[in-house]
Amino acid sequence: MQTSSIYLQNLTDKDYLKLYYFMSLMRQFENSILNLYRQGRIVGGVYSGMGNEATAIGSAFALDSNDYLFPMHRDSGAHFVKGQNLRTMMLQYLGRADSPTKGRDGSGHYADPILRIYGNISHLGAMIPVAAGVALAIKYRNEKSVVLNYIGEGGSNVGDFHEALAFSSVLKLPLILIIENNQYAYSTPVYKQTIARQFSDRAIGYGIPGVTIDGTDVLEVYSVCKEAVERARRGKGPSIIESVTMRMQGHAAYDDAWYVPKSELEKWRQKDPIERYESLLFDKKILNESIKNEILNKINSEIQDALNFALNAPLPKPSEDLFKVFLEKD
Ligand SMILES: Cc1ncc(C[n+]2csc(CCOP(=O)(O)OP(=O)(O)O)c2C)c(N)n1
Repeated sequence: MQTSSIYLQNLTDKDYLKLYYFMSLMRQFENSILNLYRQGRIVGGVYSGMGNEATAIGSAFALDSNDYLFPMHRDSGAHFVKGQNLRTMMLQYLGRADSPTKGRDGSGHYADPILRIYGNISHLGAMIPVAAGVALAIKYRNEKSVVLNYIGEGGSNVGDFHEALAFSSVLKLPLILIIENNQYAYSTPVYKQTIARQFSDRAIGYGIPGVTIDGTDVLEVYSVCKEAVERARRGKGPSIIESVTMRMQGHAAYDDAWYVPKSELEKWRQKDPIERYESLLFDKKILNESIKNEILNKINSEIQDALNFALNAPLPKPSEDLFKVFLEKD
């Protein structure tokens, strides 16, 4: 763990506990979504960010409320850090009529312009040019915001990645791109995706900073992202951060990941982001059993509340809602 960074020195004990709260919330939220899927209450794809909690939370924690977030399907916790309400997220995943997409989608594919969250586009690479477009608008308007966008290591192999970075680097746009290297793109392991030493080396081709970090260490993720965010805010342009972690479950709930060697999962299980951080907080005496129970109980009751709220909320009426794809025409 890095402890020398100026950004870490500025964190209070309350901030340290917030990081723990959000990582634990992300895992518990996703566990309940998975249970709802198994109960047949959620249909379609259910994606898990297990193993990615430190990356999603540490990075989003580096943003201000005026910044823009373009999360991926492994980053549910980043929505919460950016201020998204648990009830709204539950409505969205349960496809309810009052959800941001009014029941047209049941995952993170929604936008919340007030919170400046622009949920993922399925064709992941296509998100990067859109994020770059927002960064261009920020520059035109002379604002101080930045855009934080995530891409999988698999998604970083498509043409949109290159187009967006070529454009953003030349124009010095305030874009931070995190490559979540979680070892697999569906069933394709990293060694079948690239023969390069590391994904962050791609930054060299654009003349921008590129760094590879331990994506299971929330403090390292936070401090490196914060540095890139502040650099972008000063008008110095984009950065690439390769956050190395492991997709601890299948691509989606229907995939048992038979193609991932059990020994590989076991190796990464030793580096579980939440357990690692928890023991650090115990060592620093910021966390103890009683504070831990308090936080976990709070999360349980918040999730239960959101769950009851969303399960009791109405589903969309097919005759009225399902065919109105463009919301402004409602
Ligand atoms: C054009 C297209 N092909 C396939 C898919 C299905 N799909 C969604 S995510 C994904 C894997 C992406 O891998 P990676 O970018 O490494 O992200 P990860 O899922 O591992 O986090 C696939 C195959 C898609 N959404 N769009």
